[in-house]
Amino acid sequence: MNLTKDQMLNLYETMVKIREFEEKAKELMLGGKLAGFLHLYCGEEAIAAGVCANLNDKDCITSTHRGHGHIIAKGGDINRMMAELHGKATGYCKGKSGSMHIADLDIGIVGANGIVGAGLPIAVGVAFALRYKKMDNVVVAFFGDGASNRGTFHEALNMASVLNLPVVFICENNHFGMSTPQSVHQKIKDISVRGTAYDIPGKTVDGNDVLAVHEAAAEAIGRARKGGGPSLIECKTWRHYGHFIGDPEPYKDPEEQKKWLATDPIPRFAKYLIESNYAIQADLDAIKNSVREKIEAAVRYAQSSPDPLPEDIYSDVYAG
Ligand SMILES: Cc1ncc(C[n+]2csc(CCOP(=O)(O)OP(=O)(O)O)c2C)c(N)n1
Repeated sequence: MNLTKDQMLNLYETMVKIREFEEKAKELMLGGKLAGFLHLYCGEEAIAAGVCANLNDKDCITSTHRGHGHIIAKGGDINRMMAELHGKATGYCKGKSGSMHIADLDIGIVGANGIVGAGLPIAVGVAFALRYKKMDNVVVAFFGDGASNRGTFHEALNMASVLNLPVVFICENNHFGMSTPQSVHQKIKDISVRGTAYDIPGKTVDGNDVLAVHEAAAEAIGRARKGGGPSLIECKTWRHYGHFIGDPEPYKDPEEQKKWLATDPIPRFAKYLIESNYAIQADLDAIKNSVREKIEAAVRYAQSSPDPLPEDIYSDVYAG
């Protein structure tokens, strides 16, 4: 793998930042400090980190209801994210949205989205606009296995293919759509085969191996940047918790959960970094400690921020 030590450690730091943010959000939610829904990304960190390491600020992403990881990996501000989760006026959406609508257009985060599969056609539209403006930027659309059954997935892949657009479709196959196992909601095992129907290169990778994700994304993003059109990458992974905080997940087989937890992408990459002499344990501990301080600072920022004002209730809200 042709990455520098700094790049390797950045990948690790991004994954740890996502994990720590999510664990803190879980703790706050269970402690009654947050309202609304929380869909955690724990276990899937290697995907957002591995993909977004190949993007620059002018490249764009569309995200999902499980979007914190994508936003952090794309450079989102954790203070504003944490404030949004707390419903504070300093949050990304001035405290009016919560977890599922965070966007930051200045750094190409076109938006999380509570509508399953809605990010794919938006990504195609953004890719069309980038090409129309003759920019060499690309768009990444993140989505789940469940979303790959929606019409929007098929329409988006078809249009991206026929217009040869610079968009990379990243399917995060965590093997469940809410409580429904993948084997019950579709007959295929590898979602990447669906690229064939649209003449789009499709690849399946180990989504818990950040270097495998990085390599596949680098190839697809590089191709899209050079005018080579769209790609579909399926990353096989596992969500550590339920669909949302509060889901007791009786549908998960404990043996399967145990098997997947043993492939947790973070300790796995830590082991690789140490065995390959990119880091010693103390380096990784220092990264974790510094990330934890930043997350604690984000919580203090959020909790000391003002609530939105009652007179602003109708501002930034659109009526059709
Ligand atoms: C159009 C639409 N249908 C149904 C829902 C309810 N819903 C929320 S998340 C979800 C499952 C999505 O599964 P997947 O795409 O695999 O993503 P994951 O939650 O596994 O990350 C469903 C059905 C929704 N939000 N939008």
